[in-house]
Amino acid sequence: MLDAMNAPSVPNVVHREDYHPPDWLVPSVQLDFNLSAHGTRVHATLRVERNGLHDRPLRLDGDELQPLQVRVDGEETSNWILDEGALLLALDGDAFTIETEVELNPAANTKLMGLYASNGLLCTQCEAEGFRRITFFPDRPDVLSRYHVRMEADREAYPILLCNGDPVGRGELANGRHWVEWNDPFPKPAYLFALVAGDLHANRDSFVTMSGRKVDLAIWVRESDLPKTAHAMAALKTSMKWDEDVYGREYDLAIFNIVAVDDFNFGAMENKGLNIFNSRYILADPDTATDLDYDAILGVVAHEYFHNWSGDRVTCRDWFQLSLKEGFTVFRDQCFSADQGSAAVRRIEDVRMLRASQFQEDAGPLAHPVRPESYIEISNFYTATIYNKGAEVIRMLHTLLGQEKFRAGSDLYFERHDGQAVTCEDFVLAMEEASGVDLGQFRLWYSQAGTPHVKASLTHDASRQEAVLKLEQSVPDTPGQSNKLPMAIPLKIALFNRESANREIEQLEILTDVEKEIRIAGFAKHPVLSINRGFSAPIIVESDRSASDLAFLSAHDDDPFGRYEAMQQLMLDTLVSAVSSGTADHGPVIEAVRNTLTNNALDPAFVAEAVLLPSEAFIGDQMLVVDPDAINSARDALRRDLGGSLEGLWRGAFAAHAAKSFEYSPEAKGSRRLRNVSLGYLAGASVSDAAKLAFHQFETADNMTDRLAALGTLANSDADERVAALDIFYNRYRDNPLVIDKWFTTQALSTRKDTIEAVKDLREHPDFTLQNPNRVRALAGAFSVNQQQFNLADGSGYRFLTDILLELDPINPQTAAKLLPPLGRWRRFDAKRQGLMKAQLERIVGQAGLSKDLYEQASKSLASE
Ligand code: B3K
Ligand code: ZN
Repeated sequence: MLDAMNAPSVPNVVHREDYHPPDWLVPSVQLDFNLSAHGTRVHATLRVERNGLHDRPLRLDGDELQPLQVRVDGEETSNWILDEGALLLALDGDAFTIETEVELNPAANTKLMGLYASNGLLCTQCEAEGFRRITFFPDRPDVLSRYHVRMEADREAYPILLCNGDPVGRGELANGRHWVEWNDPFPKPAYLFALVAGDLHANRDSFVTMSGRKVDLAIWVRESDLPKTAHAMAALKTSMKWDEDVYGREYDLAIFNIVAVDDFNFGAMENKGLNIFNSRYILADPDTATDLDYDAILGVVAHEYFHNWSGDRVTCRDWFQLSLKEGFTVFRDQCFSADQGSAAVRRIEDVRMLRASQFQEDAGPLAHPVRPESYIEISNFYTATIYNKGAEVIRMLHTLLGQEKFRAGSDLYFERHDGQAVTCEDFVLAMEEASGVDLGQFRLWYSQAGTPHVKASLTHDASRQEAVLKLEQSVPDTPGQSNKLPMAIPLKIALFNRESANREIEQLEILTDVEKEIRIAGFAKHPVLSINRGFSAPIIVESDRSASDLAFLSAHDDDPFGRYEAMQQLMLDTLVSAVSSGTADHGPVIEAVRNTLTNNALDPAFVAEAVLLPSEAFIGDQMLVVDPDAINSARDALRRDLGGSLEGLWRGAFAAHAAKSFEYSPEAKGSRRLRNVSLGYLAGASVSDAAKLAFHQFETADNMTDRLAALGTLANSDADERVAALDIFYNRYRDNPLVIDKWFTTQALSTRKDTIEAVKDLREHPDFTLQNPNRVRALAGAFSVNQQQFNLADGSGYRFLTDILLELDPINPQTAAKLLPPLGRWRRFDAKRQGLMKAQLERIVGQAGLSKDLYEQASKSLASE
């Protein structure tokens, strides 16, 4: 058996240009699972057919598998070899029935890829290359097969046996075992295979599709969790209806199952007819889930459901096309969520997320195009670029084509490619053909990495009464790519009359050359520029707008995103100047925030977003060299000043949005958000009763949003209430792992100077475990985005993270690799921190037996440009 722990000395790099169609196809497969936690037998029967004229052997991928038996057309054979885990069979002829048998140990599978055990359940995760850990198979997304599966297990331990498709038979066996057979009529790639066995209970409901078919819906969880599934079920039904209304997409099987599991490498998985979820994206009730959790559940349930068409019915030809399904599906789930509440707030949240994760990625050593050219480990490419920038690319197509033509393009794409494994180019072609819009230059968004910068400068030509807008774009070099071509950048712009505050014009400009000058007639005076409205392109705008222009826009822009953006820019300009010069005039920000807080026409949810200060990390992104301590001080000073100068307004908002009994509605969420942002400012100003207010809210809250916000405020403080609240919280929720994750995260995100000591203690806490990805992310993931505390000048934050990564790597390399990128930000820091971070990356690369997941992330992070 191959030792998968030992990375190949020269890891194999997979290149997009090396794509070849599969040598062999597998039109149908029968799988027999004899399930148990420590010894599961898998008998696979594959119908294989040679694809084209060639004499290459049949290659069935395998990972940590040993064949117990191999048969060709019913005859046992020993005429096979193992090559890097794969089973190779030389076959003379064009079509065969191949049988293999293997034995798995799900309980020992800590990588959580393939078949594994989680809290008494047996479940699978196959995307991207996990199916090869279950059985020998051409594990690539362009091999589509019909699956027939028989599951047999102990009836008491595993009363529920679920798989893709429809159940077609079941029965009892003499020895306390039982079996169920499933058939999936839709040919699918192996990465969409799933099974689950366990003692599960269902929240059942149904949905009648647009053509009148009834679909049985079930969300499977532990019996005690059933009361926490109502929100997810409502989200599922709303998503099913939305996909019919907005995209004309109807569900296609008679049943749709969702299962929640506790140990999961990421959010959820869109297996055909059997979505498997990290329990944090299913379970919610007001006492244990925040509004953000509720929103995330809505978004992730929708995302996985939408994949039924954008991913399952039409899938990816190869993994370089991953954004074909992910970018499109994120765009779909973002629009869905926007339709369920405040679209403006949702857009602000999406952009904040993009800037925090994707812009950082694009500016660092792991930058890659939306359609990458190469990878060592595909699991490392489930990135913000593929997902979030990918979604922005689709959104730009929507902006360029307009809703009607975009929908025509999507209809053509689904109709033309139903049942196929296709490429990003196929998607763009469908959009191009249905709309008649030339997308030639637009394709660069798929191939060029890096966030484009656009310099925008507005002048006024008094003699001709014209506003003159000069635009200039540049696309920065990224690893392996330099001297890039200009992109096609859709920019929504508007000009405002400064006196009347009226919007005079609004138009969509498409910047295609490096430079463009736009003259707009009819302006007697210099107007105010609003640019990249709605964040029409995922770019960085560098404009020379003054503080007074920004303050004007923060009060008058009729695009809510533009309004938010103007305030952010005003705050950023103030903070950046404070960091570089040590002082700054807080006056304009205070006045702009006062205006926003006192504008009763605004939605409180929007107000809460608009008055928030940019994160320390985002401030750092604006600077050549990140000085975490100076950034923290400057931000704290502005927060204190805002809190103190506007104390009456914060107290007013805090009281006006006093907690009512819990309701999950846009209005109630907005109230909670503004109340808690106000509490944060009062605490930031150290008003004398801040801790008292927070502790009172902590004790009396009837929901997790308010309780956790109060806990977060206290966790940053020196107040006596801090320790009390942390203890009360822990004891109240000690049996609920999802809430205990929040307890770990709150402490890891604390701004207190002893946070490193706290996280070291938490690492030793009996509830900390490296076996559960949520728990690892709750501590190590949260700590590594705490900019000031993670980047301590003595390097102890870097060592803490590295120690965890090295210990986690042999257990769960995928999760370890996902946590590495903060160490790769070394170029952004001073020489001393650079040295300390590089030393830890070198320690990782030098580790014997390192996984290729962590090797790829660490070695790329070290590479000189
Ligand atoms: N497609 C899965 C992600 C699988 C990640 C594998 N490393 C979830 C999603 O995007 O819907
Ligand atoms: Zn997805």
